[in-house]
Order: sequence, then structure tokens, then C-alpha cells
Amino acid sequence: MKHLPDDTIVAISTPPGEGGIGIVRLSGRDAVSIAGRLFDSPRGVRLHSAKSHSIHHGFVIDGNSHQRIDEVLVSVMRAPRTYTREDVVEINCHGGSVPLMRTVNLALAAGARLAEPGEFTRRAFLNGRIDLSQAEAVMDLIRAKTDHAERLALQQLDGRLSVRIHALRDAVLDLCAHVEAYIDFPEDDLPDLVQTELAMSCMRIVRELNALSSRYHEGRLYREGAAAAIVGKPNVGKSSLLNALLDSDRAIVTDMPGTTRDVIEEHLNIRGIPLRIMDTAGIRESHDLAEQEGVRRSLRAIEGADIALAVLDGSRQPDTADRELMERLSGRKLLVVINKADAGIPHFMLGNAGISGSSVQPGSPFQVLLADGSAAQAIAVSAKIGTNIEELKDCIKSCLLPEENRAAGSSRDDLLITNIRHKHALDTAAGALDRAHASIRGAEAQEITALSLREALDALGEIVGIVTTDDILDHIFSQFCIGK
Ligand SMILES: Nc1nc2c(ncn2[C@@H]2O[C@H](COP(=O)(O)OP(=O)(O)OP(=O)(O)O)[C@@H](O)[C@H]2O)c(=O)[nH]1
Ligand SMILES: [Mg+2]
Repeated sequence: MKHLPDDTIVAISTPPGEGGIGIVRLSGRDAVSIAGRLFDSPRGVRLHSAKSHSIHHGFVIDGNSHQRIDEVLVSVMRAPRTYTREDVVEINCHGGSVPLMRTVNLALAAGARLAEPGEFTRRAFLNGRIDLSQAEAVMDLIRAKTDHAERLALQQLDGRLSVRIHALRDAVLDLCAHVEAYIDFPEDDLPDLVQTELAMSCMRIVRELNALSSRYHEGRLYREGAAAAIVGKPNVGKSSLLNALLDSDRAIVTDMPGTTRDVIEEHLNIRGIPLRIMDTAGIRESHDLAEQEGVRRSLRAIEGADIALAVLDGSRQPDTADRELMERLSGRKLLVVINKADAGIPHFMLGNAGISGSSVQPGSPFQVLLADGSAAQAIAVSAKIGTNIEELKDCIKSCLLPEENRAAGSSRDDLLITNIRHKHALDTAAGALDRAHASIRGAEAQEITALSLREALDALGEIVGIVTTDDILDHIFSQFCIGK
């Protein structure tokens, strides 16, 4: 049962800190009258009689001291054509934190309540303007780190996921109606033909659910991104590689082994995937305390990374230190980068580093076998000159998102789910439909089939918020910022 709010909330909706403007937003039954009590218009405008979707110049005043707090523009938007479907007032203040806080305090004194995180969006959901998956998309949109992530969030906000979930839910509802119709006539078994058709429909829906669910890996990668650690012996060109990938002079590069000590972290957009990339200290035995700590940090960075870019110096033959490093990386997702290809020696002995496979291909990525028997991609680059850096980016993407994952069970379009909550619900629905299928096939009592179908309906309903609990809502909206 949805509990509809009846009070009026207020919050600063712009980020903390100084800005050109800052916005205090009110929403609720008394939004216009509360704002009216703080607002003084030189032209005598009264907010309670202002037209909807109009904007007014004036001053926020402290009614007690008659002191002007700020010069503002006030927008009045009346229900239902607003973000929350309630009356909404936005007060555009000058963007300092003091006038914003004072304006909020005046609104509180005039009867508003401080909004909780995400409460404006929660109201938009409770009042039926958007469904739950769309509310979640609002947060994804705010947090999107790449164009691609933004596009996925916009699609979801647009209702593309909702439309698909509703269609699937309708299909299950249809099955349910058929099965339940026979419950009322227990003396009739399901006719064979009906039974076959129901079983087939069940499986068709399961296939669609599985196809959607199987693309979660890809969706999550675009939404949440991944972490990569650049690792290798000292002086192989790790920092140069970071700089080449960023196309900037971010990290110090010298010809002295042991230059980098701290882990240097940057953010990069790799073909739409937000990548957190870490340059690390070259790994070697050292008596220098700072360098020892640097090496420890490198090892920790590798632990926390989704992929390691293992860099070898292509201008000299690999040695036991390279081999030991490769062994250390055993079992991790790995991309072998042979750097300094511009000064590269013709017969680079990959075998010295414990890597087998074809000889180094100068122009394009190639496959190698690691000592633990696993296959990995390798690529020769020159960080200094910038050769093959774009190809390296393609390689990073294809390592994080192998072709088979991209295409796996891919549904007929490019709808991607990005949220683990949605994946769980899809999997629960598919599991329940599997059971329904088995019980139709096994000619079990229709009540049993209906129970499983109802379970699938509930799971799908959770995605769009037809079925929800306060706990689920609290969990989702607490991740929002205050004022959204
Ligand atoms: N010829 C050539 N030299 C390179 C290349 N990349 C890096 N170097 C040189 O190799 C030396 C070491 O480069 P860095 O990027 O500092 O190496 P690093 O792996 O970060 O070294 P540490 O931080 O000490 O572990 C510098 O003199 C670079 O100019 C390359 O692609 N070709
Ligand atoms: Mg370095």
C-alpha cells in the first residue's frame, strides 16, 4: 500500500559550494503559500495568485526582522505538471551557502520539513509520474560518467525498460488468467492443446527474461565502469603509457628506474566504459623504504583492479624479474603490453617472460598463452611516440567485455539492464516461470502452476514498482542526494 505524502518538503537542490546560482526547492500542498511568506516583490506580485509556470523577481525576506536575505527569482509550478506532481516552487538564490541556508531555515520556520535524500524523486514515483525503474534512472543520469552511460540512463528514464517489463508482465498475466480459469473447474484437466501452448508461452518468456538478464554484465560495465592497473618492472614505461592513454603529461617520466612511488589514479573513457586507471611503482626488490612502500601499494592496486596491463620493455629481452611478475599476475585478467616498440628488438623472446605463442606482431593485437595455460591478448605499442595506443584502447575494451558477452543471448534490440536489482528480479521471474513450466508439463494441480506464475508476476512488478515495500524504497532513495 503506497502511503501518499501530504506535507511540504524543502531542500537546497544545487551542489554544495559556491556557484553562480543556487536553488532552494519546495514541493507539497503548501509550497506556494510557504514561499509566499518569504517572498517580497517590488511589483507587488502575490505568489498564491501567480499563474502556474511563471517566474518572478523579488527578495527573500526574514519576516521577523524585515531584513532582506537575498535577491531571487522564484518559479511557481502548480500540480500536476511538475517534477513531483505536487505544487513546486523553486527559489533561485545567489549561489553562496549562507543565503541558501537562511532561505531554507525561513521555509522550515514557515512550516516546511527538510527533505530526505531523493525525496522529491520518491514523490514523483509515489504520485505516479514515473515508475521505480525510471526513478532509478534519474540517479544513474546524475552519476553517468560517460556519454554511453548517460544514453543508457536516458533510455531507462524514457521508459524503454518499463515498456518491456510491462509487456512481459502482461504475457505472464495472460498465462495466469488461463491457468486460474481451470482452477474453478477442478473436474476439468487442462486440455492437451492448451497445456502445450501454455508450456510454450512459458518458455518463450523465460528465454526473453534470460536474454535481458544475460546482458547485465555489459550494462553494469557501462554504468559503473572498471579499474585497470598498469604494472611491470621499473623503467618499462608504465608512466609513459598512462600519459599516452590520457594524452597528457600527468605522471613524471624519467630514465631512472624507480621514478614512480605512489599509485597515480586517473579516469578515462575507454569506448564508453568509465575506466579508473592506476599507474604504479615498478615492482622490484629494494632497500629504499619509500620504494618498498610503493611496491606494496602496486600489489594492492593489482588486487583491486579488474584488469592488469602487464608492461614489458620491448627494447630489451625479458628477464627473470619479468617472468616472476607474470607469475604473480597468474589467475588475473591480463593484457600484455610490449612497450618501446619504436626501439624494439626484432626477436623479442616472449618465452623469457614465461609467455608462449606467436612472435610479436608489430601492427595488431595477438594472442599469447600464459604460464598457467590461460590465453591473453598482447599488443606492441610505443608510449613515447604514441603508436598503437588507439588499438590498445580497443584491446582494453574487448578484454573487459569479450565478444561472447556482448552478443550472448542478445535480445533483438539493444536494451541493456544496468542495475543489479533488476537482474535479480528478472532471474527470480525466470526461475518461477521455469517451475510453472515444469508443473504444466507434469500435469500438476493448476494451483501449483498459478502460484509460480504469481511469483513471476511479483518479481517483474518489483522492477517497475507495482510491487514494493518501504524497505525497498528506502534503500533505493537513500542513495540519492538531498534535494533530488
Ligand atoms: N624508446 C622509447 N622509450 C620509452 C617509451 N616509453 C617510455 N620510454 C622511456 O623509458 C624510460 C622510463 O619511462 P617511465 O614511463 O618513467 O617508466 P616507468 O615504468 O613508469 O618507470 P618507474 O616509474 O621507474 O617504474 C623513460 O626514459 C622514457 O622516456 C617508448 O615507447 N619508447
Ligand atoms: Mg613510473
